[in-house]
Amino acid sequence: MARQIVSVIGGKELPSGTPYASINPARPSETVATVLLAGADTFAEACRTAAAAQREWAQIPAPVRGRVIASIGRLVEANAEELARLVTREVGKPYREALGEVREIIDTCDFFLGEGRRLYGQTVPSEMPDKQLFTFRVPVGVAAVITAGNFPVAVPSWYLVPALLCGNAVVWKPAEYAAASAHALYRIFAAAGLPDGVLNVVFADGPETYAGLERALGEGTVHKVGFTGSTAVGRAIGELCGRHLQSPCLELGGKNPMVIMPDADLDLAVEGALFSGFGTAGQRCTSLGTAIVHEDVHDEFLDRFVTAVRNAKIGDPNGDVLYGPLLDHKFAERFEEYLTWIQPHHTVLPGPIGRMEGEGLYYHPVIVDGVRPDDRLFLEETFGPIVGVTTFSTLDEAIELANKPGYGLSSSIYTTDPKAAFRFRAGVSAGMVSVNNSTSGAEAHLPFGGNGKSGNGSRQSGMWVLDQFTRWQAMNWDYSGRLQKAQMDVAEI
Ligand code: UN1
Repeated sequence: MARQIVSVIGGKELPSGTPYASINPARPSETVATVLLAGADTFAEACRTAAAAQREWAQIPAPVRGRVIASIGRLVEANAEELARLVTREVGKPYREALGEVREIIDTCDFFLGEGRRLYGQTVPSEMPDKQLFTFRVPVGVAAVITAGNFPVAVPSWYLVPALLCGNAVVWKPAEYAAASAHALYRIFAAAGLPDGVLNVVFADGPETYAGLERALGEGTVHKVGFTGSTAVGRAIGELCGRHLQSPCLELGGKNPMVIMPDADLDLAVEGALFSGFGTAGQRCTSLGTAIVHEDVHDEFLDRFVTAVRNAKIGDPNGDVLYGPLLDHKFAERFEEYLTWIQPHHTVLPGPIGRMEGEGLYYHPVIVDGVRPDDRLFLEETFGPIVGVTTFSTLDEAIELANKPGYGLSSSIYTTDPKAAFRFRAGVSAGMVSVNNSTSGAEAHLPFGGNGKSGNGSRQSGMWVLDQFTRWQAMNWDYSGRLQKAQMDVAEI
C-alpha cells in the first residue's frame, strides 16, 4: 500500500484534501505515495501560523539556531541512503546522483551551522563625536518557499537551511510529484528540534498555491518568497510579489551554453557535454542546452559526442546508468512536445527519438546538429535529454550566441587559453561560468542564480543568500547628551 502524505502546519497533520498519486517514473503503475492536496485557505493559514511562531524563533540566539542546523545535517547524514533511495524511486534520478543530492544538503548545513556564530553586523564610524553607528542583520519574517521536484531535497534545503538559521519561519510548498521525498525531508528537519510552526509543509497545486500566496501577501504574513521552477511561473510570482513591494528570490530556467574552442581537450569536452546534457535526463536548470563548437573541431567533437551518447546506458536508475526516466507524466508529455521543435533541416543523432519501449518514462537521447540561432530549440529550455549543436568562428561570435537565448544561469567554455576563458567570463551574461567543466554541478557554497529569464538576479547558497533572508537594520547611538544633527553638526578639524 502506498503511503498517505499530508500537509503539516504548526506540527499538526491535516488529514484532508484532494488525493494525488506521486508515481515511480521507472514504473508508473506504482504509486510511491498518495498526497492530499490542500487549498489556498490552508496555505494562508500556514503563513499565519508561521508568522506567530517566527517571533519566538527569532528570540533564540543565532548560535543556538546554528546547533539545530547542525542536528539537521547529522540526521540527514544518518538517513542519507534511505533518503536517496526514496528520491531515486520517486523522481527516477540515478542512485549515485540522488546520494550526491543528499550530500548537498549536508554541505549546506555544514556551511550554515557556523554562520549561526557569525551572523555579523558592523560597527560604523559616525561623522559626529560621541556617537556610534551599527548595523544588524534582522530576519525578514516568514519565507514562503516553492520548489520543483527535479532536486526534491537539495534545492529546498538551499532555502530552508539559511532561512531558518537567520531566524525566519518557513512555509514550504514542494512539488506534488516529489511529495514523499519532501515529506521525508520535512520529518528530518522537524526531528532536529525545530519548534512547531517554524517549518510548515503544505502540499497544494499551482493555482491554489498562487491564490494562497496572494492572500498571505495581502495579510502581511509572508515577507520573502523563494521560488525554483519555470520562467513562466517565476514571472507570475515576481509580478505578484512586486505588487506587494517584495522582491522574491527566483531561480528559474536555463538554456545553458557550452563553448568549445579549437584548442579544447575534446575528450574532456565530450565528457562534460555528456554529463551536463544528459545527466539527470537533462532535467536540471543547469543542464546543457547548446554546444557552441568552433567550426574547425565541430566534426571531430560531434563524432566523439555521438559515440559517447550511443555507448551510454539509459535505464533503471538503481543501476549504473547515465540517466533514468523523466520526472513524471507531465514532464514526459512536455518533452514530446519539445521534440516536435526539431526542424526537418536538422541532423538528428544518434536516433531513434522518442519514448523507449516499456512501461517507464524513458526517452532516447537526442543530439540535434545544425541548430540555428532563431530556432525554438536554440532559444527555449527543453528540460529533457536533448542537446543542440551549432558552430562559430570567432570568440565574439560564440559569446553572442551564448547570450542570444536571453537566459543567464550557467555557462561553460572548454579551452586551454586563459585569455579566451577570461574574455568569455567577462562577456557572457550568466550567473555561473565554468572553464573546462560542465554547466551543471555547482558546489553548495558558491552563489547560485541567474540573470535575464533565469531569475531576477537573486543568489542562493553561501554567505550571499544571507541577504535574501535578512534585512539590514541601521542603528545610531548618540551618547553626547546633545542633539547632534547629521550633515549639520559635522565635527570640524
Ligand atoms: C536545479 O536544477 O534547480 O548545479 C539546481 C547543479 C545542481 C543544482 C541544480 N547542484 O547542477
